[in-house]
Amino acid sequence: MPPVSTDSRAAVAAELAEARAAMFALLEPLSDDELARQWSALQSPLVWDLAHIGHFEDAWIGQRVGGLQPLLEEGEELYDAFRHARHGRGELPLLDPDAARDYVSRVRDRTLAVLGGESLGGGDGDPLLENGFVFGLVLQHERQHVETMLQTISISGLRHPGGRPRPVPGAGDRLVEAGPFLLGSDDAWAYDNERPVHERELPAFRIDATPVTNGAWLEFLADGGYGRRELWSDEGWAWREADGAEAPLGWGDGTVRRFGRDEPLDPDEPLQHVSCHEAEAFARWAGARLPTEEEWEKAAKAGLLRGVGEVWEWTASPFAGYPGFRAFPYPEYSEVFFGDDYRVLRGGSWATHPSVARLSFRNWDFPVRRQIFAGLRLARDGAPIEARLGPRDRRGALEADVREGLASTPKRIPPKWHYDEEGSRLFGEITRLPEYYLTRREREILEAHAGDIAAASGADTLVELGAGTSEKTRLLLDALRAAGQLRRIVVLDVDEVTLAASVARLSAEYPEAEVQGVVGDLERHLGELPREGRRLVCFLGSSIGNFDVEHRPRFLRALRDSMEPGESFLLGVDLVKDPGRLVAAYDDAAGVTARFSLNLLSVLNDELGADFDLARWEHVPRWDADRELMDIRLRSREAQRVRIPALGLEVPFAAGEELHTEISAKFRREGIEAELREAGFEPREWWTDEAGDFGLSLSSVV
Ligand code: SAH
Ligand code: AVI
Repeated sequence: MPPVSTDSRAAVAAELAEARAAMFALLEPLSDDELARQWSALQSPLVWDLAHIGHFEDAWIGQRVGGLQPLLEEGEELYDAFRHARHGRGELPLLDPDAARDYVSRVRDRTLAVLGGESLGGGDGDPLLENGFVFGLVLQHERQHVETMLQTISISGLRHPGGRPRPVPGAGDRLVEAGPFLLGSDDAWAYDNERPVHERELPAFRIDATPVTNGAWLEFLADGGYGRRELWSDEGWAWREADGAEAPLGWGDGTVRRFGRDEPLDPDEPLQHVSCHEAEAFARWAGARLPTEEEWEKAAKAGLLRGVGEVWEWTASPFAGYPGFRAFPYPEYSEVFFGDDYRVLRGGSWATHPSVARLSFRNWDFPVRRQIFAGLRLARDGAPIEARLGPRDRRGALEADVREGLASTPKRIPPKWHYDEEGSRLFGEITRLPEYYLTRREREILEAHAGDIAAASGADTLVELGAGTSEKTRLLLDALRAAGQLRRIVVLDVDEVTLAASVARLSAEYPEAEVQGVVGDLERHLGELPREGRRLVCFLGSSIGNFDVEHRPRFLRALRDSMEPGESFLLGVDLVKDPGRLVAAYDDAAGVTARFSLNLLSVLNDELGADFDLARWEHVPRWDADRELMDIRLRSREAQRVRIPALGLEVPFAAGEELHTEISAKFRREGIEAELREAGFEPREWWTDEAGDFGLSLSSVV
């Protein structure tokens, strides 16, 4: 690669000038005394940073590239970053501010001469000059010191215009699916620690769309977060005790002190000035964790993070070289800092120049540091699933249902227990059977009317009950998207496994929407559905037909009560028709529905340790013409006893005895509309497929 071209020479010169102007503008409000003083043991005197910028530039450009003698003889002794610790720099015979200003200007003159001059000609083949790397190094260095100087000013208490992070609208988290991505950067001016770019594979994780705010931190404070030992790591607690930290740096009672002023705390502003230990304690309190730097970069590169560049974000990662790391152009930039002492920060703050804050940029600091403009963003494992019915509740509910159901006459098990992972898979198979027309017919209606539904509902949030894999629902989601309305998707189901996979796919397919899964029971958790947005609640597939007939009014009423005026309810119902076709749909030739029915017994075997022998049971679907429903049972082929150890039960079944497992009611338009009205809905639209097999009813809440 040749050295920088004439064009880019002009661009580099302009950038150097801009960085310099920004640096002087920053120092402009301060007196020479203020520049020369050491304000904190953690930060150099500002005048040290100033001359250090010049020294670094002279060392790399004037001397290393230009082959010139040092412009300041004692430069190396006074201004090399490794020579003296920060806390002692105030004692050194530093240049005074005027002399420092003069020094950096003279260095800059030499830099520009090297940049424009013949000395570059000799640089052919020098990796330092490839794509003008060395100029990028010097530029970024100066930009980074501007931020360091702002940190110094912010903890000095000096009055200064300073700056602050801006509130970032939005909330919620994003699912990042498992899979490979490219970590790092091969950009011309990327630092050695960002190289080489290489493929990484991460399991699925969730990450918040926005950084943690002051408002969230206030809740942590109110909840006693700083006093709760269990939230802190050992190292973090030791730091907290030694430091006496009770709140982020600079916080008073409802105020935050910055740049010499006490300002009211803005709850919407991204939080800053916490150590990594505080960040970790907060994350634990929130039931979350810090993201690793790999997770952060993957999500950032996928465009899922908002507010990047407002505050640095602590990560869970220690600072280390990537595989194949090579120190360049000097080990002191990154390599000497590798190890467990430092934590990586990502993203950049309001004080970081965009040329530095690239998505692959890695900042690092001690986990105790608070003067940096650093906050955090929360991450969690896996899919964004809220468990209203966690494994323990599920077990409890199953036990209660089975105990009660097997004690009643006739014996019965509620149909929702068909749906473990295998049950949901079998249902998916059912939907593709030639005899099972329901799914295809409903899809046909949605294909014709999804646009009408999107328009009539005016919804920005789609809530799906008994969602399963949400396949047909995509027609509605696409229509909401096409209308520019789609903001949020909430899917509820009892089967956590199917739900989690579905949430992951929906998140990937509808990145503009916030996707949330709720594991729950429609008969118990309607009141706990998220209420944000203007909702279109969908209950498809005629699943309402699986509820006990006498429970339907209660379900519809509870749903109505959980909704707001202006929201809509879309209900799919299978219509009464020729019994021959109905029975065939539940007694398919391939025997898939029989396997689905029998799977209920497998669920009891797997989850309660029961010993149902599936071969001794038979799938029996019947059309009940009086009640207009499919009545599905499992018939015991012989007399038998079934043990259910989890319940301490041994249950006798007579030969031919039937266990009631499911009903699937069929509907007529007048009947279901009357039920909807009775529950307080206002039916607005009614569509059927061309054959008139299936009905879709759109109601509003008034
Ligand atoms: N809506 C999809 C799936 C229908 S299958 C479609 O139209 O094709 C019925 C779904 O409802 C299954 O995923 C099942 O797990 C879920 N389900 C059944 N009873 C439920 C209950 N009481 N609470 C929540 N989900 C339930
Ligand atoms: C989910 N539900 C509407 C199905 C139905 O048609 O009642 C469940 C089913 N059971 C046997 N086949 C399909």
